[in-house]
Amino acid sequence: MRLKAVFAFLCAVQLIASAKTDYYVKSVDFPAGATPEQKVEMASRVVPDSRQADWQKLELTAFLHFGPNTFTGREWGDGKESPSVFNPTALDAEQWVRTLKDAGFKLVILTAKHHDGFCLWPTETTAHSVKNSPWKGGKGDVMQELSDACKKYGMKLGVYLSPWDRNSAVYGSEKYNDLYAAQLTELLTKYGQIDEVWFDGACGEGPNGKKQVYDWPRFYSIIEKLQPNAVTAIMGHHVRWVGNEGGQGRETEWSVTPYTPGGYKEAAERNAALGLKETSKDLGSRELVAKADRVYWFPSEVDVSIRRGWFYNDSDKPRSLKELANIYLNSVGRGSVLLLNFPPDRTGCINKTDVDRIREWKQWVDANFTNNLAKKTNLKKLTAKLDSNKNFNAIMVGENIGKGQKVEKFDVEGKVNGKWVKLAEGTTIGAKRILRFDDTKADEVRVKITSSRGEPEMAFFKVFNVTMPQ
Ligand code: FUL
Repeated sequence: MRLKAVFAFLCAVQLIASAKTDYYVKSVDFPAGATPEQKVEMASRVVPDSRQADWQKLELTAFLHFGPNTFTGREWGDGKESPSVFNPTALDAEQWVRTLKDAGFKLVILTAKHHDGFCLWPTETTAHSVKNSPWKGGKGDVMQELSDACKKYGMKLGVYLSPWDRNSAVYGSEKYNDLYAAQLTELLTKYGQIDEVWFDGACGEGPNGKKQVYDWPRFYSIIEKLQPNAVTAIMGHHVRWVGNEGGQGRETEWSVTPYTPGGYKEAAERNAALGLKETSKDLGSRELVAKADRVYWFPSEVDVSIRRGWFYNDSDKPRSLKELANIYLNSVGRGSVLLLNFPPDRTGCINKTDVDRIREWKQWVDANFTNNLAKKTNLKKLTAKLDSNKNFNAIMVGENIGKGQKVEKFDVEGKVNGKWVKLAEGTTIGAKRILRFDDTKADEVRVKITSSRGEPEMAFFKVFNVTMPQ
């Protein structure tokens, strides 16, 4: 009898223990009456789905903004541009992909259609496309050339199909949803695998003064059917806009958030109820999670252009190496994916000044983040032995996000002359965190987690000596 009772007790303990290691893929609803502590604990077990996990590993993704604006010098075309303005003299999609590949980018997203409505592929849905441009006598297809180049060089491909269309006469009516669905279908069936579908949030009035009510559920079901491995970004389900176009990720960045992705029907209401916007500073604190009834795995993407503008303009020039180095540290180094825009110029190539700048940047990344100074790393204790004669001033650390995001606060300490000295402190870690501090020499360095949501599991811990460009 007693033995039976012990056995039952052990089974119950086992059950509780195994419940704690269950994970919630992409989202979890908190049970009614859950305490703040229970909610936070459950939030710590929300994990990415496989698409999100693969996407987060890419770290470096690129945009190509190209179209009539390239030739008119505008940022937002009004849709009245004649297709005859589109006439690149030496378009070379392989040059785009080679440039990006050499710089470490893993995926490229083309503005197949921007707000001006001009289609860079020969669509059946409108006359406002490359078909009616002088480029290649109307026989050209930018998507095809890019897709071929991506296949050749092993680059992933994404599309930006602007929902806002300032050219379409049917914009603002149900017919526009049909047109948009048809455009999406063309893009997702004719060009092989598509890994990211990017919808921006800009939505103005149509020529008829009507605002479009987009049939998002229909668009998402087309994507699910035709490209089930693609992540949907910004107005989608998987990837969240970080909230600015200046290349700045949050210092405290939670991939687990009560912010409801735009892909959910009830997103606007739910976010308004919690007072949340994509630009909100806090999207994941304990206080916020405690107020919510559901959280999502919804990681951030930092979109920014290598120049000030998204489209090529003669009067613009690439950002300095220093700015780009900071963008890297403040996006990838803060657990986001970087989406860096390259605007092909009027020849149809990425301008040499941009190519040179991104090469310099890649050299900077390699020079600073290849030589891991940690000699013996203990990932459980988060300690690493160092050569005490060598300067170091940065750590790179990452959580195994397959087991959730858990770290809330940490200190970096160095063992200097036998004593542990605090060098820096940080908050979230997530997929990757790079933290810089003053030049130091020490025998050992450690990351001390001072607050977390359950036991974090670390994926890597590295130490570097970073020199910032002047
Ligand atoms: C925004 C657009 O309005 C800009 O022109 C640019 O394409 C940016 C990436 O997204 O919503």
